[in-house]
Amino acid sequence: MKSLGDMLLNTGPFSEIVLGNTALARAMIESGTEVVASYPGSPTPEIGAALMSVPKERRPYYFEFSTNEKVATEVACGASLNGHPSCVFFKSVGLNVAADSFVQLSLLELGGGLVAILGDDPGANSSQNEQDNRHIARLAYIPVLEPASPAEAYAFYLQAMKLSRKRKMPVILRMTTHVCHGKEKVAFAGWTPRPIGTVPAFDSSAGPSIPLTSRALDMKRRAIARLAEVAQEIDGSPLHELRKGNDPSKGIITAGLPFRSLVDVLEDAAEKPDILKLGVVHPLPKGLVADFLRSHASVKVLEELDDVLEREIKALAFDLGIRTVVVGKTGPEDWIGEYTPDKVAEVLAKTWPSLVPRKSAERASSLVPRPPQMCPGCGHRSAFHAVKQALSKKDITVADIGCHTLGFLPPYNMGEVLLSMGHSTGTAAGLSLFNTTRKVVAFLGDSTFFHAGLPGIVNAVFNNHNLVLVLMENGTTAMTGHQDHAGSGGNANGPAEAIPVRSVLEGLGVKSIREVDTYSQAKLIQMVKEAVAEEGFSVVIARHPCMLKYTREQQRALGYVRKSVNIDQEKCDKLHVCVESFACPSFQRDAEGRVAVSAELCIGDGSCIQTCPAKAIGVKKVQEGGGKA
Ligand SMILES: Cc1ncc(C[n+]2csc(CCOP(=O)(O)OP(=O)(O)O)c2C)c(N)n1
Repeated sequence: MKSLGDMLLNTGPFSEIVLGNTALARAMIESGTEVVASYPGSPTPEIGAALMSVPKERRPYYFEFSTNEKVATEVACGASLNGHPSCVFFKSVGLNVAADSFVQLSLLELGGGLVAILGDDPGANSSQNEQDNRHIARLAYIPVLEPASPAEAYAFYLQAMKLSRKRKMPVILRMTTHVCHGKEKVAFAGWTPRPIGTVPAFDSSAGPSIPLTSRALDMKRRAIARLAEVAQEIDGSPLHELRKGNDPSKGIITAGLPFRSLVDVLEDAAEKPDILKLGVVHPLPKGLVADFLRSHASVKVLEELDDVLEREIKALAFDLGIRTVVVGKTGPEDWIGEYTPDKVAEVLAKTWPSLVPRKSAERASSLVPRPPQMCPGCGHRSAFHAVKQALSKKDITVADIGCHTLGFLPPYNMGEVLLSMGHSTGTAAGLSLFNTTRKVVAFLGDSTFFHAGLPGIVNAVFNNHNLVLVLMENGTTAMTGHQDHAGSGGNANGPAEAIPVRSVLEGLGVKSIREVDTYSQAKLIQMVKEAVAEEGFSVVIARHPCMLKYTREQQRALGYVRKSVNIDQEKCDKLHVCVESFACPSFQRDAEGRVAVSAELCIGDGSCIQTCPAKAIGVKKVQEGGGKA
């Protein structure tokens, strides 16, 4: 079987069933994209996985996971200024981190072209909100293309890069979770490998690209003029699609995934309205939309999340005196969640009840919800179990983003507030002000430490805040799929110098630092107690490698022998600390209160042994079904 890397490099043409994210990686190669930068975040990290599946020496591009989304944007920007076709990609909330540089992109002359792939997350499947990043388009004067499927993701990327290079402006490709993660057969074109040029094209002979004083206004004028040219160009673009139905009085304007759901919902409908699917959602293709409005008595705007298209379309109808009834959102629930077929049926039925076949409107999911939880052996579990014992009930705990966010769930209940990646030290500092009775304890992961955690820590030292930071160091960016970070000893291109967290803390002027392996729970409890008793800012580094990553690596190694803990039923006193407080999912309690260990889940790490007051837990080796020798 051919590897993913071989498939991506196939000079083609060929067809293959691929993820939307994989289709994007291939589009980068075909379009001659030479520099790609990112910071991991769902729904986009598989683009990075695809790019990294090509061995480094065979990559026709440079790829890096940068320390955060702002830096990734800057790397892509700099490369584009040098003439390299570039791409930056990240998740929805990544835009908030990137924004300070991102909003400047359209002011520049991006000679190489720059496509920004924004992975929005309607339904907040793996994000702390469901922000609609189409809003940035108006703020930053950037066109937005919105594919509805993996095949379109591929085709639209090629168009986006073409447009970006032609106009020397940034172009956004707006993806959403199911377009990234959906799979379909994509027909790829061929491509001709060519070496990456090494002559830097950066040219400031016409004056530096410094948007200050009146220059900023001239640069803005240029950005607006380019966008106006794009508006002219995209009216007749083949990226839009008009689907004729059998009811000429009604029309639906939509884009992206909701289009696919709509087609599904209307499959069995007797009346089928005309559908205008927009491929470019900013700037609005005004001529096309106006013609569609004029030829229908009423038009429904069907869009996921916010009323971005609705407002523009209503304003257009008003400006042109078009009397078509335009119906957008009809209630607060229309703003929320993914526009799956069920949701589209529900939304549509509120406007045109007769249109939606009853069976579509009444479909209910039979899936049992599966709450997220930490893996067996996770060092974060040991940390939370211990930290909880070190704190008093009135202390305040501040969560951050990562696998350790799950500490907020019962039975740990560690983490009571969350804003964004790296917020915890800053928010904890605020909570500590005028607060002499409730100690504030913040949690922070190591990838996040480098991403956005540093300024909060500097601030805590600078302003001498009174709080404890528990730094959950597991050596990887676990939550998003084990990408390397600045402290892990590798990067997307191979081994790299690891920046030690402790040295950084010392360099930042943190005086009180303690370090412990989270499996040493008694020690961790003691250290947190000491830190809490101190005045000022102190850090406890609670370290243990990510056990999911570790066990996967072990399983690939020669001579691996599976292990599992077992319970001595004679000794077990049924106090249930293992199930109720430590709460490793490997422990399963039956109706009589007997606890068994699931051999499928348990990794035999033994972190639970010390938590059993009756000393009933031990480790056994499981030879059969062990490693791949
Ligand atoms: C601004 C932003 N970028 C990316 C993400 C996606 N994301 C969620 S958790 C996480 C990793 C956190 O890694 P780390 O801090 O090391 O904690 P771990 O998961 O390893 O415990 C990332 C990148 C996000 N939520 N917000």
